[in-house]
Amino acid sequence: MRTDLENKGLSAASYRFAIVVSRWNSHITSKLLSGARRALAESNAAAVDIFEVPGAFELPIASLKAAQTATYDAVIALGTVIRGETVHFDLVAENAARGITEASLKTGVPILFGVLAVENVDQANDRSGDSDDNAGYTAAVSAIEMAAVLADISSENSARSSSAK
Ligand code: INI
Repeated sequence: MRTDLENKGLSAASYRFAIVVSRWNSHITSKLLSGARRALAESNAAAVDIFEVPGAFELPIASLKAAQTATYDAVIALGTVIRGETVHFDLVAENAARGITEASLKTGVPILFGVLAVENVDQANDRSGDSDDNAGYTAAVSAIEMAAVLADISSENSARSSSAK
């Protein structure tokens, strides 16, 4: 069976990635990390660096720092917030999403949202299995696609500005 990556014809051989992964619910986030690493390995990513943070709330600041290094073509943020386990579920999930969006827009580096915000552990397990709908896998596939899209946009613009001279 062809994978998502083969279907999209994506190669990551010229791209470097950071993965920022949170330890909260590590029985789930470790599986998201495996999914992301598998997608990047299948597409021959040039480099993959992994950084661990305590919880999903800390994903934005670490993702921002990684993006600011100018080392990475994309950053993949992985975490799991489970409603049943916290009364401040909404705060953690919403601020992770908002902070990741802000960091991405501020730096111009794609930061992919591989954060599960789910009602219970069963839902988290469903999205972190061995198949290609593992949320870490899908975030990494999207990271490769975004690295390629942004590289295309940059090269289109530099070709246009040099032909205008
Ligand atoms: N962090 C998570 O990543 N998932 C959770 O489900 C969670 N719960 O349940 O509270 C959680 N809390 C920790 C939070 O992300 C921060 O690490 C903490 O508040 C310190 O800033």
